[in-house]
Amino acid sequence: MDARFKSRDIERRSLDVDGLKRSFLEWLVYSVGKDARAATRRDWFHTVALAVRDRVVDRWMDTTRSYYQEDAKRVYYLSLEFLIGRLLTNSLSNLGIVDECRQALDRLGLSMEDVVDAEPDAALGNGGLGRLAACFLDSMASQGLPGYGYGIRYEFGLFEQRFENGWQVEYPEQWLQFGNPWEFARPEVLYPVQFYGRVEEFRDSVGERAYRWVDADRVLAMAYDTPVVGFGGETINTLRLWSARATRDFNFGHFNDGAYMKAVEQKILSENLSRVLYPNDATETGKELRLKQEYFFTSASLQDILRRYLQHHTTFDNLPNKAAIQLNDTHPAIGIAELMRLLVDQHALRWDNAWEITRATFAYTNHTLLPEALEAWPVRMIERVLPRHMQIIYEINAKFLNRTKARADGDNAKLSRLSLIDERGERRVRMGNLAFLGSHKVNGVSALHTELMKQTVFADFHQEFPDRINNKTNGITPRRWLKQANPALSELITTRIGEGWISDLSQIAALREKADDVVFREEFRRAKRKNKKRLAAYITRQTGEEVLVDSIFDVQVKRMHEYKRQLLNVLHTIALYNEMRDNPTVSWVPVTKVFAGKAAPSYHMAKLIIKLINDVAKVVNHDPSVHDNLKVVLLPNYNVTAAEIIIPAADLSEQISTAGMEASGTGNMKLALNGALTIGTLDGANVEIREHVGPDNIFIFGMTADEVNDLRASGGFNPREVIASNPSLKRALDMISTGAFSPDDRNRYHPIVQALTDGGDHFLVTADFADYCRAQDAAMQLYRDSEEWTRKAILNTANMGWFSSDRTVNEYAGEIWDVHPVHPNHDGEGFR
Ligand code: CR6
Repeated sequence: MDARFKSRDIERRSLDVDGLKRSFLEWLVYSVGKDARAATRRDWFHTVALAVRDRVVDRWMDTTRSYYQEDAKRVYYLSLEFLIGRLLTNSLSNLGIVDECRQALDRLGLSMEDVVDAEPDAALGNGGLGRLAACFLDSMASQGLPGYGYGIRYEFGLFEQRFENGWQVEYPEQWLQFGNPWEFARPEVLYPVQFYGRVEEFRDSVGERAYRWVDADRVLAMAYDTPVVGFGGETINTLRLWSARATRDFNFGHFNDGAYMKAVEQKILSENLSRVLYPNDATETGKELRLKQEYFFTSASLQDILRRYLQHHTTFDNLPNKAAIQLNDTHPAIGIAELMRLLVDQHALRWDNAWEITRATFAYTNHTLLPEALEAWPVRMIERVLPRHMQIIYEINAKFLNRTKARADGDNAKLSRLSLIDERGERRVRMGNLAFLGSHKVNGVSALHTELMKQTVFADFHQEFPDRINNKTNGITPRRWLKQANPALSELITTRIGEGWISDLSQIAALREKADDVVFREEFRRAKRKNKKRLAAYITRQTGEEVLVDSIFDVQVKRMHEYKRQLLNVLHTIALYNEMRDNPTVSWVPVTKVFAGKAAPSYHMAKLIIKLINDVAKVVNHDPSVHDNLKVVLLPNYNVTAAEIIIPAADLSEQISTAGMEASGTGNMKLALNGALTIGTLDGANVEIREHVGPDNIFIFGMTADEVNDLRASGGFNPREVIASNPSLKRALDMISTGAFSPDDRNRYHPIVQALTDGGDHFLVTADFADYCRAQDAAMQLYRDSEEWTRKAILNTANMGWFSSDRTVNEYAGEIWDVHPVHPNHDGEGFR
């Protein structure tokens, strides 16, 4: 081999400071095309990212080769969202070269923070569901599991949120504007995806009835691969995202008509498919483009999965032993009909055989019980966009209902609930039912949510298939959410218990005994204080507001949604403000209320709540009579990067959804792991967090899911009565309704007041208000005793080990996927 090539090859892998520095300089010049004098921060970010990427490529290929050689069973995680965030620190940290990189940059006169900050935040998701997918990718790679992510390479991620005059305004998020150094374009990995057209019936070679989908429009799905670096750099998995490309096959007929420009325009329009992420969180949009996005990425992924499988196999009998496909919500559920189509129409399998294979391959995760979020596509739309799939869905349904009819003895109501088609009003396909029927396992994302699935949306299905529903409580990756986001606390933890916790979070339980150690408590507080200072500076940069580092940082960060009840928090804020004004001589515990979160652009109530928080902040923050004891801030553009700054600094974690409505939550886990105490309802995973951290170390309040259910079943309650009996609630609401926070438009908040009063207060804000205030008071009292508070905070961190996404993914691997770790063969090449 050419000696120069060889030395470069070694250089590309070297992980020491000198080697890194040399390759930075080389990359800057030869790939970014700048010299050091002219390079911007962004140029340096690209340089460093490309140099780091070099260091994973060999191991990535080794990993893929090992999977291939072992013909390992793979798991394919199909998700319309991957909320990844930045990758530079993540890659460096998982490779174990953060310090080396910092030093190499230092020698070049650069600050690591500046370089890290130049990376855009990849926001290919809305919230919890998308971030969960990203945590699972990290956990699968860190466990050595052969896991692939499949999704869409949106050109525009989740919108950028700005506040203009206190109102949310959305701006396009152009994360790809300056290129993406992490991805590899694969122009040769291209699959056709069809839409529209019609179905033709014919007789196959043995005279059986068969179908083909003809006269359809075609789009191509092109792959972009991003390496997913597991902790320690042993396993590098792949996230494959599809981008829409126009086909090159022009319709020559059009040319002759002089419609050439029209034909070309049509082609260009087809690339709109992967243009933008729908900004709805847990609400269904029902738009045709969304259905097309769902089918687009699902079809491309299935074609890719079958191609990979067929490299080793000649029949499909082994597909379920070699591929597990996990449907992240119903968004990819059309894949069930698509796999049937591919097996029956393209590969000539018999229906029953194809169905058995399909069901054994797919599994489905449900992420919400909210009726407005359950996807139900109009039959007429599917008939038009995916005509063959509509036939297949009818066929699946007919066979299922026929089989069930015998057992249902005349219970037609039950049959119509089980049907894949909702016949009430405009006929619709219930995607949840399709996903349930086409999967061998169906799971919820917390113990409570899974129980409620059995009792509500899937009660009939559960009766028919009692072994199918199972629980997989969500988790979070400790690499990003503790090690990277909170260096102060992670370094402290490591000095006491070693670094085993990073890859086995259950080891963090060893910190329990440190809760009684005064010195450790002091250091724990110091770490928190450092993070609070960092957040305080960020708050000032973002909002201009100064906050007291020694106040309680009371944090509610999540999407803006009525069921998450930011309003409950706002009402408490106003009540506290009034109390402080009424009692200026009392020595108050200073409180900083930190909010952040985006509202779906068409969700008017959520946007009005944003405006209210900003209006309340304006009044409270400028009222000298509260002596800075209360500050309210709403941070703009909440995303993964902002979360990494906010979460480590929180004292109190607001998890206050109406019981029964939050499927799990994952922010609740991130905050508790970082030593925040939770104030929350018995909803979602809060229930399990309480079990793990202990009831003394969490502030639980409010109605339970059963109580909510009973109350609603008995016809609800009268919020007016509740309000009348609670003077501080009444006063707070009166202030909102009379314009105390909106002197420029006194009626602005009429819709909010209306919803909480005559509207019936569907989310039970007023019903839970008194108990919420009681829990808030308890938190404030405890905060005065900083030793006791710290003890509880430590016990939170120490008891959150079970909420690692490594645990979650292992449960999926063992109980749903039947996939096992593979140890890639790296042939002793120069790494570490
Ligand atoms: N909005 C749930 O609401 C859960 C995540 C991940 C959600 C949330 O409680 O933690 O999924 N559901 O399981 C959907 O997106 C449909 C969410 O993020």
